[in-house]
Amino acid sequence: TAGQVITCKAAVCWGAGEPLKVEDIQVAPPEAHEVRIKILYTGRCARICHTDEYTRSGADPEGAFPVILGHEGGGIVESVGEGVDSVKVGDHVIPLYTAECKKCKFCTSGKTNLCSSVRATQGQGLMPDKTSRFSINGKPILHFMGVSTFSQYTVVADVSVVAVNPKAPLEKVCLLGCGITTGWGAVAKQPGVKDSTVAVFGCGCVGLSCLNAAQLVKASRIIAVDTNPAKEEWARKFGATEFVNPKQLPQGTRIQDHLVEITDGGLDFTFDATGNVDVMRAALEACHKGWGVSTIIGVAAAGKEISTRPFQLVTGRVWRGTAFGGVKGRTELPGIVEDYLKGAVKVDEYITHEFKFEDINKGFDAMHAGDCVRAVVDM
Ligand code: NAD
Ligand code: AHE
Ligand code: ZN
Repeated sequence: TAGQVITCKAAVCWGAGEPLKVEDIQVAPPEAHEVRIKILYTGRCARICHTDEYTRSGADPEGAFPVILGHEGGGIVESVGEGVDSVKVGDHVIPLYTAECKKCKFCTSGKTNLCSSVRATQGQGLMPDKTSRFSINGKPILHFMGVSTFSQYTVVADVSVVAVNPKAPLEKVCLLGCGITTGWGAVAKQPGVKDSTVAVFGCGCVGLSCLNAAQLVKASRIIAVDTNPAKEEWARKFGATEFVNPKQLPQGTRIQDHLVEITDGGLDFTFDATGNVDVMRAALEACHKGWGVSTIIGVAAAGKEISTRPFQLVTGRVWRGTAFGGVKGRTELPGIVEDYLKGAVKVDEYITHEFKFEDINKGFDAMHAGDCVRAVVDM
């Protein structure tokens, strides 16, 4: 198939708010510094949530249509374009929505995992040469987050993919392409969490992964916060030492006030894994005066803004955020896969649902909120 157009199935979103439609699409061969991947598994959350749903719904200011969504996946390299030397045909790979070129100002700064090499075109749904490799009968279909994993074949820039140990089952480690790595990195790469108190707001895949990492790095107290009571059992399984449901506090008690009260002045570290800007505020204000650090992970809808009294920061709390957990995909993801193989990082435990590709839409309508942490779609 190398060098030829491949016709395969992909889930296409034709417009904001529309359900995904499984269509026959054409996937052009990779150009120079591009890689074509046979996607075997893609992760998604089966209910209304997460970043794919955020873009599908029309809430993403960068959303453009028609598009092939999906940003968590695992596959095998089918062919490579000219000049690709970082992966080869047959490699087991995870596509990376946070690229790593190892050359740009960001990559060489030693200060961030963000990379500027392909971010501008990625945001427009295009490959670095400003064209698309996807089409239906000649009509171009856009890429998503530089990866588009809801397709049986996808094309990505060579800076947006990493080879991992082929012994790791792709139907599991596909989830390391986003949710798990994001929560894990947000905590594990944050200095000082050992022996400190931690609160994690939101116990979806991202929040649970924060809890898992907080336990691994030996935080002293790990408080999980979620409005869904069913998440308590999940949270404890992933390392929470306590669980608080903000809805079950006495009338008029704010979650931040409750947390400050039970922690003798506030948490050392808090993490927002909800995407709700009121929760982000609560997470900051639950931090200890003088040193508490709050990390925003959740993605808030277009137009939403965070606020708090500046006094919260004047008195020493720090508000920060992270993308993909601060993890440099090409440099660090293979090691996280090894940690999974050694049993240190949980992955299998997040999978609550498995779907056939034609059923990729299941759950947008049918599922009850809260019963899906992660679904893996067999492509
Ligand atoms: P999810 O929907 O599975 O989980 C969210 C959890 O938050 C649920 O358990 C829900 O009950 C809980 N929740 C909702 N409202 C709450 C409230 N007011 N107080 C406490 N808990 C509340 O989502 P997920 O897949 O875990 O992703 C979480 C967020 O992280 C999303 O916004 C997603 O877009 C974002 N995200 C960001 C990055 C990044 O790189 N920054 C990466 C992945 C995901
Ligand atoms: N287009 C969105 C951006 C949303 C966003 O912040 N995305 C995260 C990843 S979420 C994965 O589930 C991210 O990596 N951000 C850094 C970046 O460069 O996009 C919007 O709101 O505009
Ligand atoms: Zn994601």
